[in-house]
Amino acid sequence: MKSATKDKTPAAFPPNPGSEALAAEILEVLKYRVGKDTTVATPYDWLTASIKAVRDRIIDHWISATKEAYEQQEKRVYYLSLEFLIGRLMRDAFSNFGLMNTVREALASLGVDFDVIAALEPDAALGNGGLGRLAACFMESMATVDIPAHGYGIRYANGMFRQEIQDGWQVELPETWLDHGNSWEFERRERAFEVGFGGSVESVTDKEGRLERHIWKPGERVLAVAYDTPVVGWRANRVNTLRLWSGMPVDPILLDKFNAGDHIGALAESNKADALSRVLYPADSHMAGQELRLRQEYFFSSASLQDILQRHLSQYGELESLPDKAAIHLNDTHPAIAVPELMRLLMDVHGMDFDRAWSITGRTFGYTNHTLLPEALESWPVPLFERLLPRHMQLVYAINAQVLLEARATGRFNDEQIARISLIQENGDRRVRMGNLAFVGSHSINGVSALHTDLMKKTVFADLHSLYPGRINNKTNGITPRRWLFQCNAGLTALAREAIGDRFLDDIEAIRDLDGFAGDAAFREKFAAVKRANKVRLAELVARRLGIRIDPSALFDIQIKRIHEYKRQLLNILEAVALYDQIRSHPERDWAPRVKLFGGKAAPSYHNAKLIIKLANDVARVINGDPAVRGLLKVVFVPNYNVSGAEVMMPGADLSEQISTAGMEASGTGNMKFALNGALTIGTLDGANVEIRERVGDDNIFIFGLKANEVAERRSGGYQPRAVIEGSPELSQALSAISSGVFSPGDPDRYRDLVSGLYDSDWFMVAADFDAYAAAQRTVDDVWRDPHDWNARAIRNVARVGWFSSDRTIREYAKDIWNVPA
Ligand code: 26W
Repeated sequence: MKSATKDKTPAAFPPNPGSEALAAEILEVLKYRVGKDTTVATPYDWLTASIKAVRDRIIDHWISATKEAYEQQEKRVYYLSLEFLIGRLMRDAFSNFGLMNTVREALASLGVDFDVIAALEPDAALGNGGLGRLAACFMESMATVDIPAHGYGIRYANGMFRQEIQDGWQVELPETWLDHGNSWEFERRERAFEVGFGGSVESVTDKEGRLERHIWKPGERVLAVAYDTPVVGWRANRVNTLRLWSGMPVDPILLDKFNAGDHIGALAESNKADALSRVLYPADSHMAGQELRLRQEYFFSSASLQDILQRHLSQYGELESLPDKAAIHLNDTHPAIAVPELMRLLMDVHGMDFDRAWSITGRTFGYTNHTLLPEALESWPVPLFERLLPRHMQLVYAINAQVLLEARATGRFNDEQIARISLIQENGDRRVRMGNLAFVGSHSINGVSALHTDLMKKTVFADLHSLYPGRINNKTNGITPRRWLFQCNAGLTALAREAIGDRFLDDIEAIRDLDGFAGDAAFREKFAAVKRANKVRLAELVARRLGIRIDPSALFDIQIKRIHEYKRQLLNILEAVALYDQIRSHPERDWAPRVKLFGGKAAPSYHNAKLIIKLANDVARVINGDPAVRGLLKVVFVPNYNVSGAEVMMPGADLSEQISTAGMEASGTGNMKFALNGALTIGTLDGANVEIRERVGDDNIFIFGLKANEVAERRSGGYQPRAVIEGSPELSQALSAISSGVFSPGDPDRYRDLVSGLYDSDWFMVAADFDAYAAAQRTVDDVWRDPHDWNARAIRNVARVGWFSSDRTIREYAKDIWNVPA
């Protein structure tokens, strides 16, 4: 149960019923709620019964936390995110509740293997990558540090696509995660809100002809229906709610059309509503630009705000106190339409004037920016915006007028700067800039690493930062240690408990006590044994999925993340090709056996990213099949990388590849997961790598390459990649091998454009960083040859990265942005 005060967390789990009682509860659920007998129960039935039995126990905590927030009139946090990349929930909930072993024993007594049914739970993949996974870690941390919080998003019927590799190419298949139902969620039919689109705006005047208010008359309406999932914090300290909206028609069937014989037309509304929560847009870091995407953004923002206002009104009876009782957070610009939507609700529905509404809005919203890539910054064509959301368009103009007036009044901005501050982009087609909208509507704008925040101030938001100094602040990302250490790496967790006791379970920064063990030979042995067991588990996954045998005593070098040119999987592949060439030319040298593993999805429309996947697979086929390499180098592309895959790959890594072009990766969070699980990082000074280096120390990380300012200088100073390539024999060799069809014998031209892109422009500085990267890899080999040294460095990584916990991040948000106790 929730502790009485925020600063005293009781380090105990809720009372444990014991495995016998739990087995009886599971049987009861199986019989009365699944409707099955043990003799006919399928593994899925056991999964359902186990989840529901534990969920029943969670509900008491859930209700009491909700009640208490109400009675104590606590300020609530609302986290609006178009993505929640949750993964499986069962281990998370069971382990945070302290019931993991009890469930395992209970099921064993019923003849059921927990691991078998756990593997059947589908991943809730309602997100693309970093941003969505961060939202999931934040939800868990908010429950853990006892903040009353609701996550709001969309219940996509089809989340992130399933990736298959066919003949080396990525093929996308729909992921139907709801096929067997979702035992975690509660459908709340009574919690449904109407959301409108299109139509027109009427102005209402009073008797004297003065404008009283605007009334939006939407041309279309849909219902947003709530589905709630409990989010259990560590030790069930608190249980919060993730509320996901699903689209439903207001009228499921248009009877007049149906009766007139138009059976398809009769279902049109139903199909339109359905489309809103049908599928997650699978493009990260590229703005989709489709009307349906803007509809999704408005759909969930509007439903969430209506829900929030209704809750606030029913509790407080007025809206003036909204900023004191609600902090609404915008996870990137995807919910930025919430800014004019709140204005509309306050003004048109609740009768406030512009100034009051604007003051409330600004004090209620906070906004996090997750990327500086220009192609990822959302903006919508004015004509589309106006047609879909005519009232919001008016409000955007009104807000813009106010902001530009303020800017002009300072006398500090010239026309060019004013144009950059404007919410409307005027050059080319006119567009609404969602980043600027989120910025002006929020009292806090944060970046996700120190470097990223600094660059935000100097680049995209330079002028807005100058107009509103003090609003931009940094909140370096974090990860939840429950999922990313305790659950995914039971071996390392047990070893740490044995060495330093249990304090780190409740305060992950206490894992620093392991630091002293880096010099302890006996501990290093045990640490190495844990790593080896995790590598064996990963090797088994690779064997099972791909039929490729990899040797757990080789160095496991892993790059897993979305495929993007700025993340530079290509740099890694080129280094593999160069190394392959070296091994063949100098078989007598003492090569350190290495397995390079890749995983990640490409946006379906991102041609070069898909080509990079094909190249990784082509290179893998040739290298793995060449007896001259004698297994010294293997390359593996693991298909369908997802949260569950990460939970096996992170603990099994020796080397973590974090090699983005400096200045382009906002933070990265995989880098933190790897380090916490005892991998050393090879990386550039980008995103959170900078801060990881500060904490683990220069000797325990392999840093190479251009820094962010050097990248900027090279780009503006006539960078000539061709000359760089010609000056690097290794890189030239690797590129000519690829161009001449060594890896694509049937189709030598396959990589022509990819390679010529490097010679002619190389925006991502692959050539500029290649030699430094290859040299850093040879330093890695040298350290690897001394296992004592390697393990000591790995242990120091584990010990020193506790700060990158999302508990710490969330406490900073709570204090600096949301003004809630934590
Ligand atoms: C509009 C299309 C679109 C969709 C998603 C544009 C941009 C995005 C995201 C911003 C992409 C994303 O996931 N960004 C990542 O956010 C992580 C969490 O802060 C960071 O760790 C990563 O560095 C950043 O790339």
